[in-house]
Amino acid sequence: MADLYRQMSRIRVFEQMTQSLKEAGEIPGSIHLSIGQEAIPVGFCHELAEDDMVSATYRGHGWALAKGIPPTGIFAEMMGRDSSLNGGRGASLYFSSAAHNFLGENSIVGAGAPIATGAALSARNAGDGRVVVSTFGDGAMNQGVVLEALNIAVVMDLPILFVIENNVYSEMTPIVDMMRGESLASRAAGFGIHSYVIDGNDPLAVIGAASDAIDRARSGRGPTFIEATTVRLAGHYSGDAQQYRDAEELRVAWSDEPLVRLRRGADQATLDLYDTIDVDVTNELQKSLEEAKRLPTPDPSTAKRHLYAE
Ligand SMILES: Cc1ncc(C[n+]2csc(CCOP(=O)(O)OP(=O)(O)O)c2C)c(N)n1
Ligand SMILES: [Mg+2]
Repeated sequence: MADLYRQMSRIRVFEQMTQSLKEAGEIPGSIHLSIGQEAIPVGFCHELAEDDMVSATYRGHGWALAKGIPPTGIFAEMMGRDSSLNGGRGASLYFSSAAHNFLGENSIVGAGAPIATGAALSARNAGDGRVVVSTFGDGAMNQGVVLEALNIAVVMDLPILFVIENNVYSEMTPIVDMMRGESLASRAAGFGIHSYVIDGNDPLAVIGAASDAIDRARSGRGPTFIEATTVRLAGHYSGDAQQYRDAEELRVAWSDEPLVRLRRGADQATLDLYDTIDVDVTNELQKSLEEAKRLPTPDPSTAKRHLYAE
């Protein structure tokens, strides 16, 4: 439990520091925080092996950290520094790391799903037992390309997990105004995919689902679609004033977020341990941020590099 708490707290503090950096003018591009959704990446990455792959969205800092990417690299990408990840070209919403089998974030809604499905096809053909997690939001379920990816994954029995972070908003539009039907999982079930809904704020429920779906994928039984319900506690992006939701909705959500869940019912010794963990991760991340700030900006003469395939 303490390890799960540590991983989630590390993402939470990372995102809070990112918010402060943005407010201080240190991040030129936009940011999309995953505050409130930490249990999902932590639970899945807990069960993934190092050489398994993850494809995420612009709201992907938590997945990157949980997959083992050092925070210094992510801070540096966001600040446009010459980092060892993508040389400052990745920003908050497009960085990747082949060394960590992190296929990358993607800011085009739904675009990660076919990329991840291609990676799963490659893993199946190689017979190397690797599995892929393709994570995206509820809004992405209305992108045609996602539905195509679901279909091809199931007919080819590909080793992939579709992990949908259902935070009930697509930008500022609530899900009830965007789609009908019992659940996103029921829509995926129509494709013949093994699909279900889990409580995405409960790290243990997430771990259980991850473990089953990974077994299924590794043993050649094809994809699983997991709809993880959660709440985005920050705005959609850094400039979102959130007039579309009321204070009560957020108050209730803050009383049931993943870190509060682990603290609830814990004894005093455990609560003290969690407090120590919060301090530890803050110290670690502050060091990482200082390191990132010491990195230079990229050499301007390289600006046109990587624009075209050679
Ligand atoms: C193809 C495409 N259409 C529209 C947008 C604008 N856009 C950016 S984020 C977003 C909402 C997506 O919502 P969801 O998939 O639920 O993810 P969340 O932001 O809630 O994590 C939209 C519509 C985009 N980036 N790409
Ligand atoms: Mg959403």
